[in-house]
Amino acid sequence: MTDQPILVDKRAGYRVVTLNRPDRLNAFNEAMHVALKAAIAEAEADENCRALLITGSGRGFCAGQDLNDRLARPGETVVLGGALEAHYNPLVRKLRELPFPVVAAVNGVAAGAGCNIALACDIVLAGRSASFVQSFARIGLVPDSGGTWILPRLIGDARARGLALLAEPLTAEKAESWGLIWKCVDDAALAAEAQKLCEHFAAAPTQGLALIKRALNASAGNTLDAQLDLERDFQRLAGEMPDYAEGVRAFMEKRKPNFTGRK
Ligand code: T3D
Repeated sequence: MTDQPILVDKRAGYRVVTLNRPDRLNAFNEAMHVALKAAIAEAEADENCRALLITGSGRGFCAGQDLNDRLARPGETVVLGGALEAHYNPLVRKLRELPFPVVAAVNGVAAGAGCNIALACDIVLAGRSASFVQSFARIGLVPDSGGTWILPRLIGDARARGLALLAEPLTAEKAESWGLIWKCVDDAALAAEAQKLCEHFAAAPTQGLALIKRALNASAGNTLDAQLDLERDFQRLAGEMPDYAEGVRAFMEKRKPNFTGRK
């Protein structure tokens, strides 16, 4: 047992980052934000890191903001917005922009910002006992960390409004069937499935995957016309990379490709 709010495990080609405040269902305090930011910056700086896996310790994934830090005395108000500006928003932007895939292994409840941080990851796997809760409305808040942006895009307006306004938990199975997440797996299989995905990404054409992320990120704000132009430009870039030539050669030679990594 350790009292470090974030644990980092360096594996061959990827890193596992574990949110580690299990007594509070891994809710965020300042120290956890700072440690997570550092862990992600180190992963990005390491050219051998070609995927990131984020999970939680104990029975939860993340319960969002630690509300112990938001308790006001009678008559006092708490000024919000600062933590979004300083921590949550940069975190969501970073997860979307990292030049390699980010996998969330949602091992238990993901609530509030914890839910939307999971949804900001590229691939969301969840254990069957996990749940997703837009818990903000229970305490008079608005979904943040990208929730009001990503929910209608993933599951449509009707379901987004239901989740946000009612703040009811959504089971992992339903989250998969609604298209909120990639896959729901048995709890006992979650860690191994997530590891398998990261091992796959660690041997994949990472620079091409980074372009795919950028193209998908851009599509939300683009017309079809603009997106077609962007695809043409990105395809040109991809075509100049050695991984493309290697991928085609390996296909023709009926062998496994040997991709170069992030360089
Ligand atoms: O700057 C800003 O504040 C703006 C940014 C906001 C971002 C946000 O995320 S706002 C939303 C904050 N999160 C919540 O409102 C969720 C609060 N938690 C819950 O609703 C429930 O705990 C869950 C639905 C997540 C899980 O319920 P359950 O029954 O499985 O567990 P529990 O018994 O409620 O929680 C277990 C323990 O974790 C408990 O402590 P105890 O009694 O054993 O000592 C509980 O107090 C603690 N815990 C859970 N969530 C939080 C928390 N402690 C502090 N903050 C939490 N968010």
